[in-house]
Amino acid sequence: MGVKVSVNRIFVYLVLSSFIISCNTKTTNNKAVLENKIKVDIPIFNADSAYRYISEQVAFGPRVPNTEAHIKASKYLSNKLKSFGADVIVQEAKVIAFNDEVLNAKNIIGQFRPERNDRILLFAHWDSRPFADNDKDKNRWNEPIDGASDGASGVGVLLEIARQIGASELPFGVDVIFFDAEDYGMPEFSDLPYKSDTWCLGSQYWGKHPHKQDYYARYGILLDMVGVKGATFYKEQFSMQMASHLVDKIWQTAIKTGYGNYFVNDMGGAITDDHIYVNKYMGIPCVDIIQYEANSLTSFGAYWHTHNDTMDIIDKNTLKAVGQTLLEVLYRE
Ligand code: AHN
Ligand code: ZN
Repeated sequence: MGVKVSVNRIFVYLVLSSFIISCNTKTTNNKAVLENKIKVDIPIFNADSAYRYISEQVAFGPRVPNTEAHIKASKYLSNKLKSFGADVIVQEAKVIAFNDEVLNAKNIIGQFRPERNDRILLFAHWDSRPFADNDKDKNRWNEPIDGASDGASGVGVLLEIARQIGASELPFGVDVIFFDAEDYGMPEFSDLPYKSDTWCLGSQYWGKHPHKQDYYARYGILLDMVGVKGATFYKEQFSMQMASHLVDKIWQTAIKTGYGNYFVNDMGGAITDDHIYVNKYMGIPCVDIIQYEANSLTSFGAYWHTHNDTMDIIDKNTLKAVGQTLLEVLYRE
């Protein structure tokens, strides 16, 4: 990647191996080599814009499949990705919910440098849950939730990352996928017989029908519930099984960048999420960065799948910690 001096860039100095030092002792082209360090310019994640992308999603109302708000939000998301320079595909999928309802799901796929074979996949779910099955008011269990954290936060952070990628090129291709119908899983109050695989319907569909034949990515990173004030992110167990090296790299990067209060160097739970299906069907090693609260009954915080999952719990500092960490990882690849 080119190294340009620019006011909205921070410079991070990476120590080179002695082999590279011996090959690059003076400044060549636009690659500034200073003693035993080179400059890598890493974009600054703008938490204000990520916050705005979250509130704009929430303003449509709950993004539940087969509703008007869902259609409007899908257009908003694909237009945003287009405006950042991505080639966008909206993959329409009819998927069957736990209750046999047919959901008109849309996976929204933004491709940067689509001609490149070497790719990295970033993803989040964009739908919001049609139930509030953990709410203390059982009369409101059947009302859909805002999903400011659970849904909109991961998408908001990835939209800001997409904006940055569109503005400063990376040497590999990136796909940003917003999966649908992640959160239509069988509710806790349901009397129906247990059914497996009722979560993550959009990613299951994409895994079986990828938008490109022979699609592959070096690795995938999933963001889920990444905006709550004081959130903690632990090393998720399935991610450790399939991509421990990448998990360690992300957590080390976060801690070095000063976000050790958020990224805890310890194991969390084993969580069924979109990354499982991307790995199962496509063989892509994936990491789930997901809020995990060791002392919470739900593991994800008291607001989870309740009507408290609103803009009130979203904090720009958490968005910054996750977004800046992700940019550091990507721009040092
Ligand atoms: C389960 O509760 C099975 N998985 C968590 C995945 C999820 C739901 N993420 C957000 N909502
Ligand atoms: Zn959820």
